[in-house]
Amino acid sequence: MSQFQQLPKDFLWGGAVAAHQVEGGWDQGGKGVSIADVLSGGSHGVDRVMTDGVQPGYSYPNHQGVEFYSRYKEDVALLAEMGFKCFRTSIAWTRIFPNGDEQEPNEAGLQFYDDLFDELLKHGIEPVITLSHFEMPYHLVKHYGGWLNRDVVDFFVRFSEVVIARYQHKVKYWMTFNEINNQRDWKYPLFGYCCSGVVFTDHEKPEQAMYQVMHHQFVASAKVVKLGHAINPDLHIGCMIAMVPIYPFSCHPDDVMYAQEAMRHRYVFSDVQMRGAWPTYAQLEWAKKGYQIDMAPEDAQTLRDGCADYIGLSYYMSNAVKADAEGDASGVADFKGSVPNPHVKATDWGWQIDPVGLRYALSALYERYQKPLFIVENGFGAYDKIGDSGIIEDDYRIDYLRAHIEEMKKAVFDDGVELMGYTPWGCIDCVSFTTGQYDKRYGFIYVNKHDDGSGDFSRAKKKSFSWYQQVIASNGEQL
Ligand code: P53
Repeated sequence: MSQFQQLPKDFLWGGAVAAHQVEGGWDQGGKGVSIADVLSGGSHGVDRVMTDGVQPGYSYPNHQGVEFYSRYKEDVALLAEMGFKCFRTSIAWTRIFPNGDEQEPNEAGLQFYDDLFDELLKHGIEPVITLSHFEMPYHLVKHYGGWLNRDVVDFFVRFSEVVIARYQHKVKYWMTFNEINNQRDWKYPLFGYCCSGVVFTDHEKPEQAMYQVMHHQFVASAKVVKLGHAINPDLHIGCMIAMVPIYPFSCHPDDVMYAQEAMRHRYVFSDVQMRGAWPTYAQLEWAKKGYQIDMAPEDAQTLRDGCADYIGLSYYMSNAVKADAEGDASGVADFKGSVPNPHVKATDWGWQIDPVGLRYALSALYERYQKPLFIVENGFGAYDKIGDSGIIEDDYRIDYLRAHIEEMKKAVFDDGVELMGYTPWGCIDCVSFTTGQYDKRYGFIYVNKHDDGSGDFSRAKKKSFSWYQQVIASNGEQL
């Protein structure tokens, strides 16, 4: 077969999780309190509460996660059995710098990730590491005001330098900020809080505050890319965006133009991190709205010097917009005019299922930047039930992933996208980010733990486990 019909031999098949959603052990090994540790459990339609420190009377699902901190060897063995080439997780900043502003790192935290990476490498699995995945130290939120404060740039750079230097021979693939663009939805407190420790609606000019935070994170990301390459030129350091493509609801020119404008809510993040400068459309918006964004004189050069090597993206769904519609009917978009797409179905949580949207997203990003892409999240959150056969027959998940992999292959074979790998989200069931639920599941590996508190965290293989094993073994040929 020609190269146009086969994925590269070194294609990184794997799966993804984040430290705070799986580890637990929230107060072990000297770990400090992170923002995930002060988020209560919610459910579909019931928001998670951001409490002022850890308070009695709340349940905090991330305190236990799925006990990956103590069970990781068992989990890594299962990932290896599926044939994983890579495993994406994050480093909990609070294991390394419990408060965030210390001078010296916490050795017990560093040792935990040494042990985890050694275990992965022993099984031939490449770690793919996110530096910041919704888990900054709570101390930096409480005492510094989160990423609105420029001091946090230096704290993050110090943390990143410590871990990149320590793990440079174990970890080749890095990403700076997970789904950095979620905070563009500044009206939703949870998103700003998790991306940057700031509740934008508490500020007089919330959108200006958001742009200020973005600037600080872009500067931090650029500095980390530069210093990471100085530590070891072989490292691949990417950015990461939640790619929810926005379609025009119709071919009415106003809808098409409106969708193009709306897409800038995504692209502004990749534009700065991949091209090294704020785009004109953002600067024009600031001028029109009278926003002042504080920038240091050297920042322009810093951004230019720290363009990311690749784009990691999550893809779960697409959205549609109508120029003259009122309100936000889909609940996932941050602007007026978001409407349900009548041509696609949605999950139980209202996420619109659209495999073609993945190909569309990959092509659009590749045409825009001509840089490698890495699908670092994709998946189907569902209520799983044990069937008559005694296992979870998650054919709906297999169907979802199969359809997305088919479109991913078209992006590579037909559109020429340079794609590094594919790591579906929540390969081990874990705590949902948006709702804090256990019962919203993504995994190939089932975790026996439930929202009512029952369950012993034991692991079991779902039907999708052997399906994905065969997908990896055939390098995506047998779906
Ligand atoms: P849960 C919105 C759109 C796409 C992905 O989400 C999103 C979000 C929410 O910000 O988040 C990512 O668990 C995120 C993961 C998260 C995963 O999607 O709410 O990077 O941490 O768990 C799935 O179903």
